[in-house]
Amino acid sequence: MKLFGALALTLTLAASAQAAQPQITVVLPWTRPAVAGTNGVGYMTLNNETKAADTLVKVESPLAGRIEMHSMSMAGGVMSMAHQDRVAVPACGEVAFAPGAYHLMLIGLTRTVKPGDQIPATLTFASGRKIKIVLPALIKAPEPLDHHPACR
Ligand SMILES: [Cu+2]
Repeated sequence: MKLFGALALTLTLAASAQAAQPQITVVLPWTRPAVAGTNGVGYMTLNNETKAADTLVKVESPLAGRIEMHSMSMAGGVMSMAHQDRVAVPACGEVAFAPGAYHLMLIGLTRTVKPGDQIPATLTFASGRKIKIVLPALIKAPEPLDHHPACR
C-alpha cells in the first residue's frame, strides 16, 4: 500500500514537472495571402521562457520551396533585406518577426495561399529543439498580444 502511494506521488510529480517545463513559445504566427510561385512572408514572435539562449537555424514548410530568415533595415532612406542564417533568441527574451523587422520569406509558394488558409511550418533551433507551427493567412496584421511569459 505504502509503495503504491509513493509510486503514484512520483508519477504525479513527474507529470506536473513535464507540464510546467519552461519552453520557447511561438506567439501569433501569421502569413499573408499570395499567389502560387511567388514569395510569401511569415511573421511570429518567439518567447523564450527558459534561462538558456537558443538560436533559430532553420524554417521549413511543405508549401514553400524554401524558407529564408530575413532582417530589414533602413539606410539612407532605402529599405533593404538581408538573409540571416541564424536568429538568436536570448534567454528569458523574445524575438519579433514582424513587418519592417525580421521576417520569414517563403520562397516559391507551391500553391496559392488564400485568406484563412493555414500554412504549416517547422522551426529548428541550434539546440535541436523543433517546434511545429501553423501560420494562418490574414489580410491585416493581428493586434499584438500583451504577453509577458514567466522565465524559469
Ligand atoms: Cu525578405
